[in-house]
Amino acid sequence: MSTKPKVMLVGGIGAGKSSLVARLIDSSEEVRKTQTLTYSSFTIDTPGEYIENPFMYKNIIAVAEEADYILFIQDVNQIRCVYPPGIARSFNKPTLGIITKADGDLEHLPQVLLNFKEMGLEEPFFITSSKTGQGIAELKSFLFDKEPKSKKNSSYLIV
Ligand SMILES: Nc1nc2c(ncn2[C@@H]2O[C@H](COP(=O)(O)OP(=O)(O)OP(=O)(O)O)[C@@H](O)[C@H]2O)c(=O)[nH]1
Ligand SMILES: [Mg+2]
Repeated sequence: MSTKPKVMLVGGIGAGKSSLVARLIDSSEEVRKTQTLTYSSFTIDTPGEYIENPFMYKNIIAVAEEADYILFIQDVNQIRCVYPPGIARSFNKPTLGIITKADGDLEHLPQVLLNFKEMGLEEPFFITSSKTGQGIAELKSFLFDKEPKSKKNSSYLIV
């Protein structure tokens, strides 16, 4: 049985959740569109439709009960924010803001960071690429290393 904390990923359609899961669990299987909740021993991958359709929010809230961390995933190429304001404060669990696809243009990064603040997310925010592996070791270390961590003093702060 895994002793790692259970990590739930939430984010828009095509934001890169499943590609990030593949990195977190060291899977080389081809990533396909997520049709339903998908579990590994320490990840819970959600379909993008769960956050894009408000009538699915109740599913996110229910599944979050099983998780130790809620990761909000945002494609840096998308300024469209699929999350309602303050969403991160609706969970009594640690939440993290993760920016994906950082291997491309970072033009919209400032807007994405503003959106994260509106969502009620606190730093550190992680900037990652599942294509190049950027930021993945830092994220894994933050989530899975045993030593106690303080968000405030985190060396992964990117803003
Ligand atoms: N360049 C680049 N492309 C990425 C990255 N992560 C994911 N992608 C691509 O983005 C597309 C969507 O990736 P997924 O991981 O399936 O996205 P998802 O959030 O799981 O999407 P749903 O399952 O539909 O909710 C795929 O074509 C991926 O190859 C990344 O870090 N960089
Ligand atoms: Mg997916």
